[in-house]
Amino acid sequence: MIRLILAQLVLVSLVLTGCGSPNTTTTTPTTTEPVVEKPRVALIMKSLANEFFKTMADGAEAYGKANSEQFSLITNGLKNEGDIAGQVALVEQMIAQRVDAIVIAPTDSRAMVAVLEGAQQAGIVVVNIDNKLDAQVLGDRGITIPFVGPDNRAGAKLAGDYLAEQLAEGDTVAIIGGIPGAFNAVQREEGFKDSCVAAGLKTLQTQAGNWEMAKGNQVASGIINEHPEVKALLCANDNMALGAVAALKDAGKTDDVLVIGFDNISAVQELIKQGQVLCTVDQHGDQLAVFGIQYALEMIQKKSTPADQETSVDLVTAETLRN
Ligand code: ALL
Repeated sequence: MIRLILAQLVLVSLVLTGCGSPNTTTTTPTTTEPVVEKPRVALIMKSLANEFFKTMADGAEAYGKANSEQFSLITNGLKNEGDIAGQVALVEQMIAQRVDAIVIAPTDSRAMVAVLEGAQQAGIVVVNIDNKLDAQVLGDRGITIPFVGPDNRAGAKLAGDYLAEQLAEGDTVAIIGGIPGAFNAVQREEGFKDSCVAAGLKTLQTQAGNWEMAKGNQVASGIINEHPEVKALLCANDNMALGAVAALKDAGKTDDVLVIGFDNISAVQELIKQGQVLCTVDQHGDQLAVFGIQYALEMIQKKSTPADQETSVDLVTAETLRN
Protein backbone atom coordinates (compact mmCIF):
# COMPACT_ATOMS: atom_id res chain seq x y z
CA MET A 1 0.00 0.00 0.00
CA ILE A 2 2.75 2.45 0.98
CA ARG A 3 4.61 1.50 -2.22
CA LEU A 4 1.49 2.23 -4.24
CA ILE A 5 1.06 5.65 -2.59
CA LEU A 6 4.76 6.47 -3.24
CA ALA A 7 4.44 5.41 -6.85
CA GLN A 8 1.40 7.67 -7.27
CA LEU A 9 3.26 10.61 -5.67
CA VAL A 10 6.20 10.17 -8.08
CA LEU A 11 3.80 10.03 -11.01
CA VAL A 12 1.99 13.23 -9.87
CA SER A 13 5.29 15.10 -9.37
CA LEU A 14 6.54 13.96 -12.80
CA VAL A 15 3.38 15.25 -14.40
CA LEU A 16 3.65 18.58 -12.52
CA THR A 17 7.30 19.12 -13.52
CA GLY A 18 6.69 18.10 -17.08
CA CYS A 19 8.63 14.80 -16.90
CA GLY A 20 12.01 16.54 -16.76
CA SER A 21 11.75 17.94 -20.26
CA PRO A 22 10.27 21.39 -19.67
CA ASN A 23 9.90 22.50 -23.31
CA THR A 24 8.05 19.52 -24.60
CA THR A 25 4.31 19.72 -24.68
CA THR A 26 2.14 17.47 -26.67
CA THR A 27 -1.02 19.04 -27.91
CA THR A 28 -3.60 17.39 -30.00
CA PRO A 29 -4.39 19.75 -32.86
CA THR A 30 -8.04 20.62 -33.03
CA THR A 31 -7.85 22.49 -36.34
CA THR A 32 -5.46 22.11 -39.26
CA GLU A 33 -3.96 25.43 -40.38
CA PRO A 34 -4.14 25.83 -44.18
CA VAL A 35 -0.68 26.08 -45.76
CA VAL A 36 -0.48 29.63 -47.12
CA GLU A 37 1.56 29.59 -50.32
CA LYS A 38 3.71 32.59 -51.17
CA PRO A 39 2.50 34.46 -54.24
CA ARG A 40 4.52 33.74 -57.39
CA VAL A 41 5.32 36.88 -59.35
CA ALA A 42 6.55 36.67 -62.96
CA LEU A 43 8.58 39.56 -64.30
CA ILE A 44 8.48 39.67 -68.11
CA MET A 45 10.98 41.99 -69.75
CA LYS A 46 12.24 42.64 -73.27
CA SER A 47 15.73 42.07 -74.66
CA LEU A 48 18.17 40.92 -72.02
CA ALA A 49 20.94 41.85 -74.48
CA ASN A 50 20.12 45.45 -73.51
CA GLU A 51 21.98 46.48 -70.35
CA PHE A 52 18.88 48.38 -69.26
CA PHE A 53 16.97 45.12 -68.77
CA LYS A 54 19.97 43.38 -67.21
CA THR A 55 19.96 46.17 -64.60
CA MET A 56 16.22 45.77 -64.18
CA ALA A 57 16.54 42.00 -63.66
CA ASP A 58 19.38 42.46 -61.14
CA GLY A 59 17.34 44.97 -59.15
CA ALA A 60 14.29 42.68 -59.11
CA GLU A 61 16.30 39.61 -58.12
CA ALA A 62 18.03 41.43 -55.26
CA TYR A 63 14.62 42.57 -54.02
CA GLY A 64 13.24 39.04 -54.41
CA LYS A 65 16.08 37.60 -52.34
CA ALA A 66 15.69 40.17 -49.59
CA ASN A 67 11.93 39.47 -49.41
CA SER A 68 11.89 35.76 -50.13
CA GLU A 69 9.47 35.08 -47.28
CA GLN A 70 6.88 37.31 -48.98
CA PHE A 71 6.92 36.10 -52.59
CA SER A 72 8.87 34.09 -55.13
CA LEU A 73 10.08 35.65 -58.36
CA ILE A 74 10.32 34.23 -61.86
CA THR A 75 12.23 36.45 -64.32
CA ASN A 76 11.82 36.17 -68.09
CA GLY A 77 13.24 38.08 -71.02
CA LEU A 78 13.70 37.98 -74.77
CA LYS A 79 16.71 37.65 -77.02
CA ASN A 80 15.59 40.28 -79.52
CA GLU A 81 14.02 43.70 -79.14
CA GLY A 82 10.55 43.77 -80.64
CA ASP A 83 9.96 40.00 -80.53
CA ILE A 84 6.24 40.41 -79.93
CA ALA A 85 5.42 36.74 -80.64
CA GLY A 86 8.13 35.67 -78.18
CA GLN A 87 6.72 37.91 -75.46
CA VAL A 88 3.16 36.69 -76.09
CA ALA A 89 4.48 33.13 -75.70
CA LEU A 90 6.12 34.07 -72.38
CA VAL A 91 2.82 35.44 -71.05
CA GLU A 92 1.06 32.25 -72.16
CA GLN A 93 3.67 30.15 -70.35
CA MET A 94 3.15 32.14 -67.17
CA ILE A 95 -0.63 31.70 -67.46
CA ALA A 96 -0.10 27.95 -67.88
CA GLN A 97 2.11 27.94 -64.77
CA ARG A 98 -0.68 29.70 -62.86
CA VAL A 99 1.49 32.44 -61.42
CA ASP A 100 -0.27 34.93 -59.15
CA ALA A 101 1.00 38.07 -60.85
CA ILE A 102 2.64 39.21 -64.08
CA VAL A 103 4.72 42.41 -64.10
CA ILE A 104 5.47 43.25 -67.71
CA ALA A 105 7.45 45.75 -69.81
CA PRO A 106 5.56 45.29 -73.12
CA THR A 107 7.43 45.18 -76.43
CA ASP A 108 4.44 46.75 -78.12
CA SER A 109 1.75 48.91 -76.54
CA ARG A 110 -1.14 47.54 -78.59
CA ALA A 111 -0.27 44.00 -79.63
CA MET A 112 0.35 42.78 -76.06
CA VAL A 113 -3.05 43.81 -74.67
CA ALA A 114 -5.05 40.74 -75.81
CA VAL A 115 -2.85 38.13 -74.15
CA LEU A 116 -2.68 40.22 -70.96
CA GLU A 117 -6.47 40.34 -70.90
CA GLY A 118 -6.32 36.54 -71.08
CA ALA A 119 -4.04 36.53 -68.04
CA GLN A 120 -6.49 38.70 -66.10
CA GLN A 121 -9.34 36.38 -67.09
CA ALA A 122 -7.29 33.51 -65.66
CA GLY A 123 -7.29 35.37 -62.32
CA ILE A 124 -3.74 36.70 -62.60
CA VAL A 125 -2.89 40.20 -61.37
CA VAL A 126 -1.25 42.17 -64.20
CA VAL A 127 0.95 45.26 -63.72
CA ASN A 128 2.37 47.23 -66.65
CA ILE A 129 5.81 48.77 -66.16
CA ASP A 130 8.23 50.81 -68.28
CA ASN A 131 6.35 51.06 -71.61
CA LYS A 132 2.69 51.99 -71.19
CA LEU A 133 -0.02 49.95 -72.87
CA ASP A 134 -2.25 51.85 -75.27
CA ALA A 135 -5.11 53.54 -73.40
CA GLN A 136 -7.43 53.30 -76.40
CA VAL A 137 -6.94 49.55 -76.85
CA LEU A 138 -7.42 48.98 -73.09
CA GLY A 139 -10.56 51.11 -73.18
CA ASP A 140 -11.98 49.31 -76.23
CA ARG A 141 -11.59 46.03 -74.41
CA GLY A 142 -13.02 47.52 -71.23
CA ILE A 143 -10.06 46.51 -69.08
CA THR A 144 -7.76 48.32 -66.68
CA ILE A 145 -4.10 47.47 -66.24
CA PRO A 146 -2.26 49.83 -63.90
CA PHE A 147 0.98 51.43 -65.10
CA VAL A 148 4.09 52.04 -63.05
CA GLY A 149 6.72 53.99 -64.94
CA PRO A 150 8.16 57.33 -65.96
CA ASP A 151 6.85 60.26 -67.96
CA ASN A 152 8.99 59.57 -71.01
CA ARG A 153 8.09 62.82 -72.73
CA ALA A 154 9.26 64.85 -69.73
CA GLY A 155 12.40 62.70 -69.47
CA ALA A 156 13.32 63.23 -73.11
CA LYS A 157 12.69 66.96 -72.75
CA LEU A 158 15.24 67.11 -69.93
CA ALA A 159 17.90 65.78 -72.29
CA GLY A 160 16.67 67.80 -75.27
CA ASP A 161 16.75 71.06 -73.31
CA TYR A 162 20.28 70.37 -72.10
CA LEU A 163 21.35 69.69 -75.70
CA ALA A 164 19.67 72.86 -76.94
CA GLU A 165 21.86 74.93 -74.59
CA GLN A 166 24.88 73.82 -76.65
CA LEU A 167 23.32 74.65 -80.04
CA ALA A 168 22.23 77.80 -81.85
CA GLU A 169 18.76 78.67 -83.12
CA GLY A 170 18.28 77.32 -86.66
CA ASP A 171 20.68 74.37 -86.22
CA THR A 172 19.53 71.05 -87.70
CA VAL A 173 19.25 67.90 -85.56
CA ALA A 174 17.98 64.33 -86.14
CA ILE A 175 15.97 62.05 -83.87
CA ILE A 176 16.65 58.30 -83.90
CA GLY A 177 13.50 56.70 -82.49
CA GLY A 178 12.70 53.39 -80.78
CA ILE A 179 10.29 50.78 -82.11
CA PRO A 180 7.49 52.84 -83.70
CA GLY A 181 4.55 51.01 -82.03
CA ALA A 182 5.87 51.52 -78.52
CA PHE A 183 4.26 54.30 -76.50
CA ASN A 184 7.52 55.23 -74.79
CA ALA A 185 9.21 55.58 -78.20
CA VAL A 186 6.46 57.98 -79.29
CA GLN A 187 6.65 59.93 -76.03
CA ARG A 188 10.42 60.32 -76.19
CA GLU A 189 10.18 61.58 -79.75
CA GLU A 190 7.58 64.12 -78.61
CA GLY A 191 9.78 65.20 -75.70
CA PHE A 192 12.78 65.73 -77.98
CA LYS A 193 10.60 67.70 -80.38
CA ASP A 194 9.27 69.87 -77.54
CA SER A 195 12.85 70.93 -76.81
CA CYS A 196 13.64 71.52 -80.48
CA VAL A 197 10.55 73.68 -80.99
CA ALA A 198 11.30 75.70 -77.86
CA ALA A 199 14.91 76.30 -78.97
CA GLY A 200 14.13 76.92 -82.64
CA LEU A 201 16.06 73.87 -83.89
CA LYS A 202 15.19 72.21 -87.20
CA THR A 203 14.42 68.47 -87.01
CA LEU A 204 14.74 65.98 -89.84
CA GLN A 205 12.11 63.28 -90.31
CA THR A 206 12.52 60.82 -87.38
CA GLN A 207 14.03 57.46 -88.31
CA ALA A 208 13.52 54.32 -86.22
CA GLY A 209 16.57 52.60 -84.76
CA ASN A 210 14.29 50.01 -83.12
CA TRP A 211 16.11 50.37 -79.74
CA GLU A 212 19.07 48.42 -81.17
CA MET A 213 22.75 49.36 -81.35
CA ALA A 214 23.29 47.89 -84.84
CA LYS A 215 20.20 49.52 -86.31
CA GLY A 216 21.02 52.78 -84.52
CA ASN A 217 24.48 52.65 -86.06
CA GLN A 218 23.11 52.06 -89.54
CA VAL A 219 20.53 54.85 -89.27
CA ALA A 220 23.09 57.29 -87.82
CA SER A 221 25.54 56.57 -90.68
CA GLY A 222 22.84 57.28 -93.23
CA ILE A 223 21.85 60.55 -91.57
CA ILE A 224 25.36 61.96 -91.28
CA ASN A 225 26.15 61.02 -94.89
CA GLU A 226 23.00 62.52 -96.34
CA HIS A 227 22.80 65.51 -94.02
CA PRO A 228 26.24 66.88 -93.28
CA GLU A 229 24.54 69.91 -91.70
CA VAL A 230 23.25 67.82 -88.77
CA LYS A 231 24.62 69.07 -85.45
CA ALA A 232 23.16 66.44 -83.10
CA LEU A 233 21.67 62.95 -82.96
CA LEU A 234 18.91 62.58 -80.35
CA CYS A 235 18.66 58.87 -79.59
CA ALA A 236 15.60 57.46 -77.80
CA ASN A 237 17.77 54.99 -75.86
CA ASP A 238 21.41 54.48 -74.93
CA ASN A 239 21.92 51.38 -77.07
CA MET A 240 21.19 53.42 -80.18
CA ALA A 241 23.43 56.22 -78.83
CA LEU A 242 26.26 53.67 -78.68
CA GLY A 243 25.59 52.84 -82.33
CA ALA A 244 25.52 56.55 -83.22
CA VAL A 245 28.87 57.20 -81.47
CA ALA A 246 30.45 54.36 -83.48
CA ALA A 247 29.00 55.77 -86.72
CA LEU A 248 30.50 59.21 -85.97
CA LYS A 249 33.86 57.66 -85.22
CA ASP A 250 33.82 55.76 -88.53
CA ALA A 251 32.96 58.95 -90.39
CA GLY A 252 35.60 61.01 -88.51
CA LYS A 253 32.85 63.32 -87.17
CA THR A 254 33.11 62.70 -83.45
CA ASP A 255 33.87 66.36 -82.74
CA ASP A 256 31.23 67.75 -85.10
CA VAL A 257 28.02 66.05 -83.97
CA LEU A 258 26.59 65.79 -80.43
CA VAL A 259 24.84 62.61 -79.24
CA ILE A 260 22.26 62.23 -76.49
CA GLY A 261 20.61 59.06 -75.15
CA PHE A 262 18.14 57.72 -72.59
CA ASP A 263 18.57 54.97 -69.91
CA ASN A 264 21.88 55.76 -68.16
CA ILE A 265 23.57 52.42 -68.88
CA SER A 266 27.16 52.09 -67.67
CA ALA A 267 28.66 52.03 -71.19
CA VAL A 268 27.10 55.43 -71.90
CA GLN A 269 28.19 56.84 -68.54
CA GLU A 270 31.77 56.17 -69.65
CA LEU A 271 31.20 57.94 -72.98
CA ILE A 272 29.69 60.93 -71.17
CA LYS A 273 32.81 61.17 -69.00
CA GLN A 274 34.94 61.03 -72.17
CA GLY A 275 32.80 63.69 -73.86
CA GLN A 276 31.52 61.43 -76.66
CA VAL A 277 27.91 61.50 -75.44
CA LEU A 278 26.53 64.76 -74.07
CA CYS A 279 23.89 63.41 -71.69
CA THR A 280 21.39 60.68 -70.97
CA VAL A 281 18.34 60.21 -68.74
CA ASP A 282 18.25 57.91 -65.74
CA GLN A 283 14.88 56.19 -65.50
CA HIS A 284 16.11 54.03 -62.62
CA GLY A 285 15.74 50.68 -64.36
CA ASP A 286 16.88 48.82 -61.24
CA GLN A 287 13.91 50.19 -59.29
CA LEU A 288 11.27 50.07 -62.00
CA ALA A 289 10.50 46.35 -61.73
CA VAL A 290 10.72 46.51 -57.92
CA PHE A 291 7.97 49.14 -57.87
CA GLY A 292 5.90 46.96 -60.20
CA ILE A 293 6.37 43.92 -57.96
CA GLN A 294 5.39 45.88 -54.84
CA TYR A 295 2.33 47.07 -56.70
CA ALA A 296 1.38 43.54 -57.72
CA LEU A 297 1.77 42.26 -54.15
CA GLU A 298 -0.44 45.08 -52.90
CA MET A 299 -3.07 44.21 -55.50
CA ILE A 300 -3.01 40.55 -54.49
CA GLN A 301 -3.45 41.48 -50.81
CA LYS A 302 -6.06 44.21 -51.16
CA LYS A 303 -7.82 42.74 -54.18
CA SER A 304 -8.08 46.23 -55.67
CA THR A 305 -6.53 48.08 -58.59
CA PRO A 306 -4.58 51.14 -57.49
CA ALA A 307 -4.05 54.20 -59.69
CA ASP A 308 -1.07 54.56 -62.05
CA GLN A 309 2.20 55.52 -60.39
CA GLU A 310 4.74 57.85 -61.97
CA THR A 311 8.41 57.08 -61.34
CA SER A 312 11.23 59.61 -61.55
CA VAL A 313 13.52 60.59 -64.42
CA ASP A 314 16.81 62.45 -63.93
CA LEU A 315 19.20 64.14 -66.32
CA VAL A 316 22.72 62.64 -66.33
CA THR A 317 25.61 64.79 -67.61
CA ALA A 318 29.39 64.88 -67.17
CA GLU A 319 28.76 67.25 -64.30
CA THR A 320 26.23 65.07 -62.45
CA LEU A 321 28.52 62.05 -62.92
CA ARG A 322 31.38 63.93 -61.23
CA ASN A 323 29.28 64.56 -58.11
C1 ALL B 1 12.26 50.56 -73.27
C2 ALL B 1 13.06 51.08 -72.18
C3 ALL B 1 14.42 51.46 -72.61
C4 ALL B 1 15.05 50.44 -73.45
C5 ALL B 1 14.12 49.92 -74.48
C6 ALL B 1 14.64 48.76 -75.23
O1 ALL B 1 11.03 50.11 -72.92
O2 ALL B 1 12.45 52.08 -71.45
O3 ALL B 1 14.73 52.74 -72.74
O4 ALL B 1 16.30 50.77 -73.88
O5 ALL B 1 12.90 49.56 -73.94
O6 ALL B 1 13.81 47.70 -75.30
